[in-house]
Amino acid sequence: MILYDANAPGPNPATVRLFVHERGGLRFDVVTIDLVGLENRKRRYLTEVNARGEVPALRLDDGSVLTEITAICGYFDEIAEGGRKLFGTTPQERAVIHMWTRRAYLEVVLPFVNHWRGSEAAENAYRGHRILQPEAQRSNRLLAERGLNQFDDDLEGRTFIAGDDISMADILLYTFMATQIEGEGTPWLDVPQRPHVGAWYARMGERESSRMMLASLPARVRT
Ligand SMILES: N[C@@H](CCC(=O)N[C@@H](CS)C(=O)NCC(=O)O)C(=O)O
Repeated sequence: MILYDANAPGPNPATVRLFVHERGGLRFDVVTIDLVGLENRKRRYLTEVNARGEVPALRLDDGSVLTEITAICGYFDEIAEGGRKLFGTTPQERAVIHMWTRRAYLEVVLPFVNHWRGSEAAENAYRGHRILQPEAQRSNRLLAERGLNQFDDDLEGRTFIAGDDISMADILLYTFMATQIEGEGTPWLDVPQRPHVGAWYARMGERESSRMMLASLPARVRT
């Protein structure tokens, strides 16, 4: 199995890295794609790996390629030997984690990614390879803020988003917030008026895996 990782702390590859560090029981090889140099938008990557020009991607042993971070992490969760499950162990746990992961993505992550994609930094990074919506920046910020307010209520009295144990929902939301806060310093993402989100964010940040996820993976991973 080969994971196509990136040489930049982009939130999507970083989500898979954090998942891998938390999950354990995984063995695969890694090819690091030069995202900064737009290797992912060159014909070779588009034809051989991912026609959408995005990273990460996972080449399975039968040669087929899986993309989308929740699909890749879900597959890893199923095939890992040992370690700790991050998508739940019973039908109910799996459904609850799926519900929170989707809420985190739709209510917070997608609007603030779209907010960033409206910036000049995004125009410079993509160099015409994505349709950006700078005119929607303000409404995307408001949507993300509303989502964070909701999560602040949801997290009151909880250690992690879906309950007592860390899950895919925490990994997804934390990675996107951390890479954005580290990279761009988006002040409205990290305000003291959201104490429960703040306490959860600090708790996630103390984990060793959170420090490791900012760096690309080595050529061989054995967790
Ligand atoms: N929906 C995809 C998104 C992947 C994605 O947008 N990855 C970014 C890196 S964070 C990327 O490849 N950006 C470069 C580009 O689009 O040119 C997923 O879930 O994996």
